[in-house]
Amino acid sequence: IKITSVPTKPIEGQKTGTSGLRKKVKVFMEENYLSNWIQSLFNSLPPEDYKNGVLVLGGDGRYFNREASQIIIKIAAGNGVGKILVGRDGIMSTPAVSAANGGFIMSASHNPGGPEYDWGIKFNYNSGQPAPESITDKIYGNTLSISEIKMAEIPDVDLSRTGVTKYGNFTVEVSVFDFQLIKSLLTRSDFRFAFDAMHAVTGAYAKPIFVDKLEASLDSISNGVPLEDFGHGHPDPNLTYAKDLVNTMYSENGPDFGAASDGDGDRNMILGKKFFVTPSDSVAIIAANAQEAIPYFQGGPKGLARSMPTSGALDRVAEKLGLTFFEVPTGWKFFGNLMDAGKLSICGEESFGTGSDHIREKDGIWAVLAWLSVIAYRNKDKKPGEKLVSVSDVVKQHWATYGRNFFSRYGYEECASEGASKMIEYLRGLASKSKAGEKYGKFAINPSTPYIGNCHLSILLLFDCLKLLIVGNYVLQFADDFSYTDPVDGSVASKQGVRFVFTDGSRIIFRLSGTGSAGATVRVYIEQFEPDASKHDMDAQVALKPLIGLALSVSKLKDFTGREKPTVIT
Ligand code: VG1
Ligand code: CO
Repeated sequence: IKITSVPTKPIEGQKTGTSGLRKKVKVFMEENYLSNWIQSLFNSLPPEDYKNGVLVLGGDGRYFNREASQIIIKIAAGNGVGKILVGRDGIMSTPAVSAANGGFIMSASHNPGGPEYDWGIKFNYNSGQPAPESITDKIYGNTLSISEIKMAEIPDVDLSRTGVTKYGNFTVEVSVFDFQLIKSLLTRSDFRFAFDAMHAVTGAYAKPIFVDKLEASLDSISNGVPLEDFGHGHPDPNLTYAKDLVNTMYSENGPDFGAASDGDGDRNMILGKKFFVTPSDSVAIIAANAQEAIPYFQGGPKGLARSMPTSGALDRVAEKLGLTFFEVPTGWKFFGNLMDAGKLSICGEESFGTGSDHIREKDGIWAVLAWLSVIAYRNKDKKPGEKLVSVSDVVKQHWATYGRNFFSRYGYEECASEGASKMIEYLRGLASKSKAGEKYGKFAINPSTPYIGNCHLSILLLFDCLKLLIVGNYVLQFADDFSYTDPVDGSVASKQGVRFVFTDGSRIIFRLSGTGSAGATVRVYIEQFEPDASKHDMDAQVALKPLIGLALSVSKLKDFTGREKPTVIT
């Protein structure tokens, strides 16, 4: 790269205060004001500290940070820095920069921002601490005698796009994750990680990312060689097809964190020690923790979205965080428009798809890194020997805060097409004729019947009987065939799944799969919300039993498809 020497003259008053150099924005915008200080800083450091080295650049997103980022990047390149790691849009908190080995923080902290207000810059030294006075004094000294600024002639870097850009020997990487933080977790002796690539495409990425970059042990990767027939496996990361990983995670003394990805690498399954994270919860938990644990979201996620059959766990997070929220039909294509319009940051599907607006597809490795970030963040101050916050702890704490959306999907693969279609037709008819207030469920008993009187032992028991008797008593809020109008371009997608939604938030949903290659796959989705934390430890299949029974009887599934049992339960 070409380096230009820009002549300059010393500027008065560039002495750093308690925490970096802070002035009014207008002062920093004066010709060469910032450049002089940055160049003086490089003049103060021993060259071996930065030549071909890595520096981090981040800030609090205040006015002038964009322009300042470009100036700092060019001067860093001009002085021979090898690589700049920058947060997306230049945003990174002070502690995040400190976690790295040296870098610039563009912030005036608690001082107000905006064209009329304050701007500031701070330099943190090689172990992440604010530069000591020996350095800041040198910088000040150099600002009084500076005569040239070394600027690399490179174009402005687009900081809104994550990824790596190279200019000769100089690299700018706009990052999504705090790899240092994740590495601190994966290298602990009291934390074991397991990733199953299912002999599919993530085999090519697992070792470079988890082992080479993040220093997980080599034996944490299994089935890491992509094979034409996926090693006779079915490369779908769920409890049925990723059986090996599930067995490992449920064995005595199994790993603390397990993950798998699918054939093309866009799906993910997350497991803890003897614990399964249902994908609907996974996206909600990532969303709830994103701002503090993942640098990419440090400005806060813009909006959240899920596919219609995905449980309402994410809705509750959106509500609590005050974020815009969208419910779209099944399939990732519906999220893209919302992302391009800047309305959506984090989204997911119940079918093991989770992702964000860093790209326009779901992303299996991203989901694993997001979860590792959350776990690493929760354990960052844990000393060796202290008990770590586990995957199941994180999930249970989430349920305690938001309530638990019990969720299950029953898949009936390769049914005869005719019967499956007839069933959906039948359900459409039922939904269109249905009315709000109708009661569903074979245990439905009017609580005012004299039968209640038989439970006359005590008031407490009576209360229990009442609860027992109304199990399965679902009052319909509405039923329909889901249709979606894209809020960005107005396009309409109809017939996206028949749903019965009950007044307590429970839902049963029926769809035909659009990805199968033979016959028809019927998907039944069952969801029930439980606010009571004392019931959160129930097995989902047990908790959902009455509702699953209801779904099967309402749809006459057995009659239409001839199937006694689903082929896959997730
Ligand atoms: C399934 C999932 C859906 C997912 C789609 C593509 O579709 O339910 O959520 O987006 O697969 O995933 P269907 O129509 O079979 O239910 V993938 O990993 O094959 O791109
Ligand atoms: Co896929």
